[in-house]
Amino acid sequence: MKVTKKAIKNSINNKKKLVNNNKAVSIVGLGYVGLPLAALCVEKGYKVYGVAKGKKKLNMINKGINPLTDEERITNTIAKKKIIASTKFDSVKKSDIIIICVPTPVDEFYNPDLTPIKSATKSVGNFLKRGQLVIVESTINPGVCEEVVKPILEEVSGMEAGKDFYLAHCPERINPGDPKWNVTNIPRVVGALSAKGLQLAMAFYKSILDAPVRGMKSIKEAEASKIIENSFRDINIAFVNELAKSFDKLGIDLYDVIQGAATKPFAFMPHWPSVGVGGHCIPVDPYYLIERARLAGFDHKFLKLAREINNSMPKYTVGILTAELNKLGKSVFNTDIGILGLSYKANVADMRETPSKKVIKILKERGAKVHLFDPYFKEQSTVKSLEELLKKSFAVVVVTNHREFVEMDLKKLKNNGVKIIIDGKNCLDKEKIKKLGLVYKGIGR
Ligand code: SAJ
Repeated sequence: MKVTKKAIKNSINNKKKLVNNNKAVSIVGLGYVGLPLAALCVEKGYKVYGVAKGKKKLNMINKGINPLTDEERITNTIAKKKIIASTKFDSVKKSDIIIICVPTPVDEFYNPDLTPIKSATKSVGNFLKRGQLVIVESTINPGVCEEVVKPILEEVSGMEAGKDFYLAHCPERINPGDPKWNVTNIPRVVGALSAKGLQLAMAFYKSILDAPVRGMKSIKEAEASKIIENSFRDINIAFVNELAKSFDKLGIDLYDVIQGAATKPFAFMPHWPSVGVGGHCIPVDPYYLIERARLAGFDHKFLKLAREINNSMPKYTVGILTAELNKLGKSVFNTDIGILGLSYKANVADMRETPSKKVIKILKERGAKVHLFDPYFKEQSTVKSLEELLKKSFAVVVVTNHREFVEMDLKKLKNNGVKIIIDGKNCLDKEKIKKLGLVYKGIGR
């Protein structure tokens, strides 16, 4: 379906009508994607229903308390108690637009798991009414809307997509913890099954965003754009992780090399080697394309190799630690090793696909005495403070570059008897640590 210039032009004219009519929106999934979106829709004058699991979280939202991020704008909006949150889907029948923002994880074998999407779609279908617009924001591979979501909605509702109701895809682009880019100002892409669906979806996003909205040729191109955004990042991280393994043997400081290459003002985009690639996006999304393309008879060797390299980094990091312990006549077995950070990313509380899990598993399998500290995960930590962890550790591995670790007084390492620092995020001052007479190894430096 080609999008006519007229269809997109109309969408802009519809913008005012959609907002002025004070439409109602149901947002399914109130996590790091759905909740900021719900808050934004409230700010833009929509009546907002939230549908999610977790009674505790829903009660907090209904009481005006932000259960998730500490983003002030969202907290202030939720405090107005205008999001009607429930575990029930019946708000769908009172809504003009239904937006599905549920997780799209992979299982332990890295196979895409569409269970949450299928379940949410089925529940939405039960209450779907003529003329409504369903938008999927979850990250999905090309084909999921037409091959999975559309058939379920049509079967459960008895209606025809593109005729009785509309289906669109606008992939989420939330970057947790980002101080600059958030749901209000990140440009978006939208694809739909029909011109009318695109028109309605474009008008909706133009009514809530202070950012450009690009109409895609079809829903598949919208699905594909998000997947390649994150596959692009995964590949580039794998590139520098492979370089780290090579340059460690060549005695070249890769960190310095990347900083040098980054002085080129065009055609180079720095990425950084590390203990591993975690999170709900980068290490997950490529598998959705790998699997769907496989079913169509294409083997994504490059995407798979990038995943293999990035998945190897936790073990590579433990290998570096082992080599440094051996140089001091020690082994991993029975040695006190401190893990600095459990989260997959700095200054956020999120352990999805975190490299720390693999690092800890390998160390425990090799008989290390492992001590854990993450200021964002006090319950999962085995000690109460960074100081206590350092006191207990002969060697430490930095897995997350939380502010508390980056800003710590490095003399504490020496004063508490730490002998080896493995900097999985290359975030500590190598020269200062070496001047203290301690062993420092980063990833690629
Ligand atoms: N990482 C590296 N080297 C890098 C960059 C990241 O090892 O050069 C690691 C991180 O430590 C982390 C993982 O990769 O473990 C993912 O990091 P991320 O910065 O990509 O953070 P995410 O997972 O929050 O990714 C999100 C994505 N946003 C969406 O999917 C909507 C991604 O598209 C963004 O590019 C990314 O934020 C961002 O730029 O921060």
